[in-house]
Amino acid sequence: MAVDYTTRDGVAVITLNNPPVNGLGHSTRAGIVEGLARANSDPAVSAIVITGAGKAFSGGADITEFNTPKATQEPTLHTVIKEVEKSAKPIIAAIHGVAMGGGLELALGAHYRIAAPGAQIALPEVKLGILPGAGGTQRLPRAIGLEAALNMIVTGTPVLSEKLANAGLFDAMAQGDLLDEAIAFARQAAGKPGPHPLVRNRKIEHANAEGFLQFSRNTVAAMSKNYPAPLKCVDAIAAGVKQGFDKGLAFERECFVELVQTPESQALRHAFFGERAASKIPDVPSSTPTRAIQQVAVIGAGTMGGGITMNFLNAGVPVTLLETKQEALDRGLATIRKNYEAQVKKGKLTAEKLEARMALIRPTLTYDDLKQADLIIEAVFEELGVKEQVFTRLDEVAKAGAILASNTSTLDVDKIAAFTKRPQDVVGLHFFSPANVMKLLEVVRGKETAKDVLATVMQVAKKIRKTAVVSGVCDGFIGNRMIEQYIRQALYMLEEGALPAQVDRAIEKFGFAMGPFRMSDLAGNDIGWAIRKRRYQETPEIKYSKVADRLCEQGRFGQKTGAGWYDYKAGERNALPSKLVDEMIVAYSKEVGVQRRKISDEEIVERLVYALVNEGAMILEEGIASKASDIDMVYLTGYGFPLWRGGPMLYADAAGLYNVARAIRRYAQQPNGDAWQIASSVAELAESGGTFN
Ligand code: 3H9
Repeated sequence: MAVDYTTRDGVAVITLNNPPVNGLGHSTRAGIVEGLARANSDPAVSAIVITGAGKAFSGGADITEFNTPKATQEPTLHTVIKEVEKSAKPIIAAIHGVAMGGGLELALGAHYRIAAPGAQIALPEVKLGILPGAGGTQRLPRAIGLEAALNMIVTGTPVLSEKLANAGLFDAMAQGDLLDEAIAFARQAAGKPGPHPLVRNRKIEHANAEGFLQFSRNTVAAMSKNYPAPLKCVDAIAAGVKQGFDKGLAFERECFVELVQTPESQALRHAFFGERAASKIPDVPSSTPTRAIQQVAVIGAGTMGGGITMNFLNAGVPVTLLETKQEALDRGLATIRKNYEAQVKKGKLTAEKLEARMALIRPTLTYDDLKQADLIIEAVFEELGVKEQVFTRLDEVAKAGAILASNTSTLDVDKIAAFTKRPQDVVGLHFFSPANVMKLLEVVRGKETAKDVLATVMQVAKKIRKTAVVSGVCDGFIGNRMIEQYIRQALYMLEEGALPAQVDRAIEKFGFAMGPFRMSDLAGNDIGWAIRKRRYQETPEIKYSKVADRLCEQGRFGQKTGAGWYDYKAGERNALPSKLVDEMIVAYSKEVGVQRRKISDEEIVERLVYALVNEGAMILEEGIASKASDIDMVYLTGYGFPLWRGGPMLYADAAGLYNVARAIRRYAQQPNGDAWQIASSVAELAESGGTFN
């Protein structure tokens, strides 16, 4: 049963009981209506409390029902709230843990609300590309005022119940046991003459509502370019202000129905579930025991090591930071401090917290100090010989059961594990730069990595607020293996007729944060060069355009050398198209005998994105990623793929695999077409009409 019904002291208690977050799916909604009818027809009941079992009042509508018949099956949430408002006996919503979305809307329909401190109160629908669709845009402004409500609705950010204690939302804050106090409150309310107050009957007071709404519309429009929902939130609130509650409610409903069908909402919901799905590993059940991680060690205090260290300091975990030389250690510590100081300057961190975090670092020059560490992450030079030295030494000093992790971005984790006598304790933890900022963490599972090691690092990832995605061992893992094909296409297009600024502009218009050439200039063109040089040795059969090598031969490594694919003025980051580079590209085409042609923006986007899709499909076929949404999460959280498109695999689903396959086959016929070997799953899904997700 999704709803429990009991009575106590003449008060009916309707308890939402639909774990994990008491989502308002159909059976919960039906249960509430049934409970209300029972309470209202029972003469022994004088009032009703609605509360939630477990850790939440309610996390809102059941998102899994969206776009299915269940979402609109009666009783809808609208009907439930109507029944609540209609009740002759007073209804008290008793809120703890979480009251979000439809959960808060349900509570707003009640006559009275009592909240426990610490509850997260939000209308987060906008984060799913929709708007509150059960009266939230109408009732919240009437409860807490226009400005505060608009802010909550447009951002979706949770606010702690105690911060709303005097805002007009709650009639009381619980001091002790929430249910006891809600029942006492209900008994008192039952003694008062009806009708009991309803939020819908309150007025929205504002000295200049029209002006404020216009200002909000302008601000929100500028901030939410690719997302239709935030502006609709403002429109729905405005409709209620201007035309009254009922018309506002009807307009809100219209907007909800429209938004829930949009590709942006589908993408955001995909990301919501994708993030949670990524934390589940098919053959590692949630009951797998984990190892205690109380002390962490990081080897290497460079950019990566420093960033990795900060993640743990931020989570309150002590870190032993190892370097080979005192100067390098001092430099690393100074950089960490500088990063924190920048946060203090911005008002994001207090000076005390800065000191508390720095105090958690134990700098050292000796491996012997790593003996107590439960998790050791190396972030040293990306070269197998260097890794061998580190892991051989770690095997000697680390305590039994310590997890030994490598931050390698391309090397073979199985080979690294084989440098130790405990390969089951070795795992890849591939952080992305800047490691203290980027959400993505690729967890690389070696063939011998123990299940409890995996379960532990997934838990650690959650603690340091990363989106962890498990990847099998292959060159580049999920993210870099795919980006290589994307860059390969970008370089071929230069050779065939495009210029860096055109390629970047086209893919940035598609929504990428940065095109491949601006990105490469930022990261350092020498990094890709080093990888290609390795490839020329290891896989001579794979062809690459040599145009990027020419650039590097001229020492144009990007921003750090003041010149790359673009020119840079001293001390500035603006990418200025370079006449010299453009001429070099045109000369290169001539040299390799390619007749340059005009390449359309559409072709640029297709070749870049489908290169990701095709490689992603192979990664799935090989079991390197266990599900398509994992690949999407890698691209959304680590590679700047536009969130509102949901990641490359969802994008391919939306474009239609038939169209994707057709385009790939067409590009395979063009010069440089040998880079396109269509993945068998792309071909199969094109045939069957199926999708990846
Ligand atoms: C809405 O209400 C529309 C209405 O305005 C109008 C209707 C007409 N539905 O995050 P967790 C699952 S839209 C379905 O790890 P936490 C989640 O997938 C809704 N499932 O826990 C996961 O499943 P699994 C507006 C949901 O403690 C499990 O619960 N509400 C829902 O870290 C645990 O989730 C929101 O947008 C849901 N609504 O955080 C709130 N919520 O175990 C979205 C959660 O299979 N939810 N699940 O992986 C959240 O922000 C967090 O889940 C919450 C708990 C803060 C509640």
